[in-house]
Amino acid sequence: KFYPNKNATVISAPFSGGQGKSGVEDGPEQLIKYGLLKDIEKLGWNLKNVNPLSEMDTDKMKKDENDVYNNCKRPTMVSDCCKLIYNEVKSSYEKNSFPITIGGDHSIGMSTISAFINTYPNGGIVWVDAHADINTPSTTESGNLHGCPVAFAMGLDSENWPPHFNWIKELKTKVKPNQITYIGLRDVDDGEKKLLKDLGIKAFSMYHVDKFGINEVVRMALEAVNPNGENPIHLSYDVDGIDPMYAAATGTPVRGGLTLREGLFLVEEIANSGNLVGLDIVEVNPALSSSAQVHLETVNTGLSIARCAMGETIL
Ligand code: 4U7
Ligand code: MN
Ligand code: MN
Ligand code: MN
Repeated sequence: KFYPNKNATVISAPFSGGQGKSGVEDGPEQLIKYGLLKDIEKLGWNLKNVNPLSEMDTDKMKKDENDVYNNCKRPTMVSDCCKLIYNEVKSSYEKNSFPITIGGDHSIGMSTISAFINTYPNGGIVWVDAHADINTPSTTESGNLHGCPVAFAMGLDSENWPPHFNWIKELKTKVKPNQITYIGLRDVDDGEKKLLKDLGIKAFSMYHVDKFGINEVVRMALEAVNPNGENPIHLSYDVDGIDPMYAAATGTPVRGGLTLREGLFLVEEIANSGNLVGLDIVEVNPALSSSAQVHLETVNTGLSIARCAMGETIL
């Protein structure tokens, strides 16, 4: 049992520098407003809520038009903020407190999974997303760093990174290809497809979910990153992995995603394995809600992911 004292740290990451749209920085506040902390406390957890970015002037940083490196947008902002988030997640892991990082855009995944793997070098990562987020600063066409966090945590093509990210380059442990798996993919760039293939990363797209069913896909995903069944697991959950029918208020929605139940079942199953030690819920962007109902649906999807991860349905 990883957390006998049931301590958890909710790490608010009100961050939008990894992509261009505004609003995703309000994700944490909305999740908390609609009951995140109370929901998790009801499940028996002792919670702390921290915001490692409280001293950062993120509005000002986002407006700095000089913060570019080749075609990468806002490397200073992303690096400086992600370093603070890394330290917070790492310290939560070290204190044996379950880190629940709430975004914010998914660039913060470079921090959460790096902190995880540098605490548990044998750990496994499950990345739920419509996108693979494994572009390198050289392959990214959009220049948005929320499409690159996995490449940073793996140290891919680090010779060509903006120097801002030297701190992550220097971390002792990198995520290895057999330590990360994906569920929900359906919008993967050509350069990313090549990387996934060349590295031999086990990735389960929506095609696999349809072909094998979500139960078998989760089983195969866990087998890929946790073959002996004893390693800790970190779950990084981009709400755009779920179909826009249930989570439309997000920056890069893609049709044809996981149903709400598929998206929650996989979390329940990972929680039931007893090995889940850390969670990210990212890319909830309240500003992109087309109606009050869409707003509520997306926030509630995020809250459901959190409750399932924290044991609501453990049998
Ligand atoms: B998210 C994209 F080109 N691959 O790199 C890119 F399609 O964290 C999308 O998964 C990235 O939401 C999406 O910009 C990042 C694009
Ligand atoms: Mn993502
Ligand atoms: Mn995505
Ligand atoms: Mn997105």
